[in-house]
Amino acid sequence: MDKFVIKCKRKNVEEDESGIKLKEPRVNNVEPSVDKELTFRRIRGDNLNCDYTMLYSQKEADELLKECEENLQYNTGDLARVHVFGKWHSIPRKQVAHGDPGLTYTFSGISVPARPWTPLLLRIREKISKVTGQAFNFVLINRYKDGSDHMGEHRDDEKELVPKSPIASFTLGQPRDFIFKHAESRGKEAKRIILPVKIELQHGSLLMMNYPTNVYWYHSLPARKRLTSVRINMTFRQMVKL
Ligand SMILES: O=C(O)CCC(=O)C(=O)O
Repeated sequence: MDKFVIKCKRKNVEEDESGIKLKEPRVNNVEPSVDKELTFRRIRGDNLNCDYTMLYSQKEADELLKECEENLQYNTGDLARVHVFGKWHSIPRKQVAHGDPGLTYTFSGISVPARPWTPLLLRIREKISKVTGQAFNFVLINRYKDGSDHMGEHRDDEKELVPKSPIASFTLGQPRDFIFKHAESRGKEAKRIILPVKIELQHGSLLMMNYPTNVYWYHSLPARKRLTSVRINMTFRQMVKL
């Protein structure tokens, strides 16, 4: 993989608002999906294994966003806060989880119980399962009211996730930068120089994060203060009941 980093062409490198260098993902040949109508872009790097496609047309995605805004309700109170370094903070976005009975999702000190599936979410899940051939029993939904809402760097390595299962990230609304950072290239103690990989997630798109991406790479949705529109992201997962 070092080869991948060193050989990266300068013209593919840019800087984001915070000045960090970003690399456009290496995109391989296009491959038909399980649903033969769709093609996936293969995004590969050092233990980075993702596939990206446009799942819905603009018109369909507009309609789904409208339905989400009309039907989804988000957690409030203690379920809308996280416990970090001994302090409680409101999360900088809205969040809710839906899934099979009894499933919960624990992160940053809070345990989010799954609400029951709704017809809208089941429709989206069915479409994703059809095009990927994967099953999901849980979805975490994040709503970003504008570019100031964001999500910090993390790995989806919760103990409730079925080991090696893929995570399907479905986006509606405002396109936003999604950034992968290799665990060994983070912070002052970085052991290796591996440029972050940026993907702009579009309205109606699906990003499959396949094993072992989440073992080696952190991901984040940084603030983009100039952006004014709503974005909703759904990460469909396969969880175990603990
Ligand atoms: O909104 C996004 O695209 C990020 C979601 C995410 O990182 C997560 O649910 O773990």
